[in-house]
Amino acid sequence: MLESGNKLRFTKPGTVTVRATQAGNANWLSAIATRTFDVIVRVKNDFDGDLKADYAVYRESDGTWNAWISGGNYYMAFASGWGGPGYVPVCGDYDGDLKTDPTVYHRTTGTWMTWLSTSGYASMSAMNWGGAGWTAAPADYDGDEKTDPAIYQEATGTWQAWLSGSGYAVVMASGLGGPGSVPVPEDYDGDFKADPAVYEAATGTWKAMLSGSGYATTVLGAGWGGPAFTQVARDYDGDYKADPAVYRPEGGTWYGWITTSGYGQVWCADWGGPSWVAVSANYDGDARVDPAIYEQATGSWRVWQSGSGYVPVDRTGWGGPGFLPVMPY
Ligand SMILES: [Ca+2]
Ligand SMILES: [Ca+2]
Ligand SMILES: [Ca+2]
Ligand SMILES: [Ca+2]
Repeated sequence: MLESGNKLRFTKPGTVTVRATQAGNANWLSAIATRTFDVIVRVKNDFDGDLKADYAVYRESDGTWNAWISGGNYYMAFASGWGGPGYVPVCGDYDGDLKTDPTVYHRTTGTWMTWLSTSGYASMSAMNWGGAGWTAAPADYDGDEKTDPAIYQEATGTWQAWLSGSGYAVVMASGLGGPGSVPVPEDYDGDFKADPAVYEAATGTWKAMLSGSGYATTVLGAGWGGPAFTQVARDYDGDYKADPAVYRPEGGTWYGWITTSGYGQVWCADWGGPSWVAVSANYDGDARVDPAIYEQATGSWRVWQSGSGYVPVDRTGWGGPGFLPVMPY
């Protein structure tokens, strides 16, 4: 469908055929020239660019990465020395070629290092953005299809982002979040620009500065989660608007507030447990994110694939002790 100007938006992957018609012909018969386009849905943690999320883990002690790549029938890709003690993964598509670029952020020095897919994974010169007290919160805030480095200071509720579309000029925001609130930047209003947002576990309150509304601070919901729940906001229904969601390891309980039903609540139990963490991503490549969990002790994954009726798919030995899952930003 035509959204505005020359922007087209489609709600699921597939093929679109554009066929010219002949003005002036009473029957508006099709002209010969036709052209087909593939409709794609951008996917996070997609290292090979086949539009399906890949399973990836990172070991902080030595900066080892292992990824099971969907485009090659889940062959294992491997790297070491990419990061290391103090570095956490903050992957995104920083160069905009649809392939996720392994990237790390140092918790105390604020050093960012990225290995860009378009440069053959050569190390980029390090940037120092953030440091102690700042959490990395990368996302595509300006909507140019490149991930923008960003940081959030929990003590003050201050945000800074370096926007790829404007030469990595820094922009700042304040008054969003504070002690007890974690960053959850996603595109909540569906304008293809990530919105700075926070989740406060104590009260289950979600607040966002919506890009489509002049970055006015909006309370998306309260009582959506609570102290035992971690956030796992993603677009679960495939309308390009992120759906607030939370996961409680005890009982493997999930709650989601789904945009296409006016933030109607859905929930599940026995989807996980105390040893499992939530790692939802779009593993099957349809438009909807799949709820998923990872257990470090066994390197096990369980994915409820939206494209096949949410029947769980299990993997094991993909990771293991010391390996944390790479979270999709
Ligand atoms: Ca890339
Ligand atoms: Ca960007
Ligand atoms: Ca937005
Ligand atoms: Ca949604």
